[in-house]
Amino acid sequence: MEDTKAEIATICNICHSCCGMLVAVKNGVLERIRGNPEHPQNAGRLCPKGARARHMVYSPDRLTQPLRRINGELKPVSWDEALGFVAEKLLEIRAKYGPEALASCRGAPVGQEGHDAFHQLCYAYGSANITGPAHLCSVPRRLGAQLVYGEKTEPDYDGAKLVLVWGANPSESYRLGESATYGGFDNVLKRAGEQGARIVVIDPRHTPEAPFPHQWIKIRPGTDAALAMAMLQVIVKEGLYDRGFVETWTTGFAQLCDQLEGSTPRWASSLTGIPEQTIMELARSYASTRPATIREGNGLDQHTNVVDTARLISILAAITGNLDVPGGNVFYPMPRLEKYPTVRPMAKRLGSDRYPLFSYTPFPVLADALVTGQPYQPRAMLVYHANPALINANHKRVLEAMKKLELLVVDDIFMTATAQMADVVLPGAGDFEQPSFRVYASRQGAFVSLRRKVVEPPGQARPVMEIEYGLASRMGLAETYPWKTTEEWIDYRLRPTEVTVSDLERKMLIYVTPAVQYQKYLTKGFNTPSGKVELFSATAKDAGRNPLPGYLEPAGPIKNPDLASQYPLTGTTHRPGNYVHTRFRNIPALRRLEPEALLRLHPQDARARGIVSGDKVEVSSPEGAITLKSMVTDEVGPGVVIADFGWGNPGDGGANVNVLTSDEVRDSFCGATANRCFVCEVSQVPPDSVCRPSPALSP
Ligand SMILES: Nc1nc2c(c(=O)[nH]1)N[C@H]1C(S)=C(S)[C@@H](COP(=O)(O)OP(=O)(O)OC[C@H]3O[C@@H](n4cnc5c(=O)[nH]c(N)nc54)[C@H](O)[C@@H]3O)O[C@H]1N2
Ligand SMILES: Nc1nc2c(c(=O)[nH]1)N[C@H]1C(S)=C(S)[C@@H](COP(=O)(O)OP(=O)(O)OC[C@H]3O[C@@H](n4cnc5c(=O)[nH]c(N)nc54)[C@H](O)[C@@H]3O)O[C@H]1N2
Ligand code: SF4
Ligand SMILES: [Mo]
Repeated sequence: MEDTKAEIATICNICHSCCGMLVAVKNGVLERIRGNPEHPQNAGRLCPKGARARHMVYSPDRLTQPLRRINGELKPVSWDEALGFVAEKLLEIRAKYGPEALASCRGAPVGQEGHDAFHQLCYAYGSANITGPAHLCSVPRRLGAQLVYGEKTEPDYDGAKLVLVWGANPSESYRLGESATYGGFDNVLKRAGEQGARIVVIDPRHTPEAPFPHQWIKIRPGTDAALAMAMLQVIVKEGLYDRGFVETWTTGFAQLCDQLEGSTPRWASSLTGIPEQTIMELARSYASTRPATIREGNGLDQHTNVVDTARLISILAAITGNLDVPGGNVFYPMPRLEKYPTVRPMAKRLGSDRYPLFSYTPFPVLADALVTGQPYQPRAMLVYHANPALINANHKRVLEAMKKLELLVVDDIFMTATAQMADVVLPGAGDFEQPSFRVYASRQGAFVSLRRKVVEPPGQARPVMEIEYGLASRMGLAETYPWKTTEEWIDYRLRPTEVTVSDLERKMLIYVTPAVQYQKYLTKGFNTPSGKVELFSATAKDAGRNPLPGYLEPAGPIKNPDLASQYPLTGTTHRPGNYVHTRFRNIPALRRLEPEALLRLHPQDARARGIVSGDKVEVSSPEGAITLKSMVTDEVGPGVVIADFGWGNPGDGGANVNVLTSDEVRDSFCGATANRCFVCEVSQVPPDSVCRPSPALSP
């Protein structure tokens, strides 16, 4: 660690944007943080969370010693005792039940270590049960795009004349693409607008603070496939598609046309709530304004028809000539990382039978196995950087499932709802306390940045790669690891790029691929079995799924008419910009910015229920009920309410919205649950009644 005032270039690990930072450290203390003007992700800017990252590092709530449950209570123990206990228990479980009894759960991977943690341990142990929020977060959309093109595209904002922000909220998520950078983050859409692009937002919520939208198209949650199908029908019927591309580069156009027969704008209007005329105009302007790009986001995940929705949106880009052209949706180059040393043992992976095209174990499938013992009973779970107890649909069942584990090990930096249930809690080194790296895509090529260790972890907290290696050593698996330290792990994974940790210590970022090359398909074809854009997917057909994407009615009064009188409203969820998922309500500097969990509802719905802004309201669904604070606003249309997501950790005093969501209906490709769509009713809570927190979490 530098004992100097000079600034160290590193990257933020609080959210996936991984913005460039310059940090000043004096006598081992992180003194100051500012955005790095040279880093292409953020061009010097920081969001409120990044700017306050010191408060997370030095929070009095940080976990500083390993804990083990002894006689029902979590008690401080030595590292040796904690790791020895976990290793012994895991070996015992493998001997008794087989290696597939182990699952590894990690959260939305921010830095690469978040993706890699415990993977090698699991594979070497003999289990392929890797779970987490993958079924809810971008992987379903990637699968949709893969079925059509073979890989996922990113928006290419420069030069775009029309930008559709479709189910994304960059003004709070700071996410303009999945892994791409655009020479800034919160200013990118503004810049596109200033350069003449028209920006259209398709979203159930209007975000008035956003500087950009020229048009807000208000959509009923979960109905985007209907909108996309009607747009496709208009484009096909009016001959607005790129005939040359369709004839040469697609398969199944005739079958697609048949599939679209009934998908009229009138039909879609009745489902989406968008006026028929608006749907036709949107279809015409998207097809005729070239180039046009789509930033589809996480608002399309967390619905039970996400993969088909992503397929339809991918098809829209392809047949209108907006695929792989500057200003359209493009394939940015990404480097290959070195494979894990042990091959993933796929036999007996939970979920491989029901979701053969999805490469992770969807958490609801793990929960099924835990509750029913079918197809077998999982016994142990290692959790890194994740809070599965709060983030999955049907909170009650998630708790029931997790309580069945014989061994729950949680590596976190704070006490969470998940850690509270654990048998062993391991204090993790935080973002500035262990090295890691991130690979970014961009027009200029893919590049790597190093996350530097700039301060020591508090107390006994340790880097995850050391924890993993410590466990592996105790379990006789160390010889499967070509690395012992975090730095050696980075060098190993980056081997194909020929970039090393010491290179990255000298240079803030290193490009590892050439710049983007558009229309590579002209020489190489697409990365699909046919080499073409597959409007009709034989891969989906072979997997027993519909080869042509279609519409499926989500939860709501149309699908559930029996429930409509009791639960007439459709609920969706919102991710507050000043937090990340379930994190940071314990950081006063952030809590001040967003002190409470809100329920947004339209004035018409509020009036009908005698509710005014600031009232405590009970939101009830068939799954459960929670109390939130109301915000009466026309940000949302009538009939739809939006509840804040991410509350419910110990001490935050808020209610977990996943008490209301259901895990019963799932996307047929990936097991996605409707975390963003549920039926509900809202009523005023008398002022003197007590706020109802989430159900008890202790085991
Ligand atoms: N209803 C509803 N449900 C949702 C969503 C929604 O919008 N609505 N969103 C979904 C999506 S997209 C996602 S990605 C998931 C998020 O699901 P998760 O990724 O599981 O949720 P997080 O709250 O980000 O949990 C991350 C945990 O990592 C810990 N942590 C932070 N830094 C470190 C570190 O350096 N080391 C260690 N060891 N731990 C650290 C934090 O304290 C926190 O407890 O939720 C999903 N669930
Ligand atoms: N501050 C902050 N930043 C984050 C995160 C965070 O929790 N906080 N999480 C990170 C993670 S893991 C992710 S996945 C990304 C996500 O980043 P984005 O892809 O930008 O997604 P969200 O911010 O969830 O915004 C989704 C938008 O979709 C809308 N929406 C909901 N349902 C529907 C629907 O049915 N149809 C349509 N068209 N729109 C819908 C919501 O109202 C919301 O405005 O953000 C990352 N960045
Ligand atoms: S957007 Fe904020 S939290 Fe996310 S990486 Fe950038 S500074 Fe960090
Ligand atoms: Mo996510």
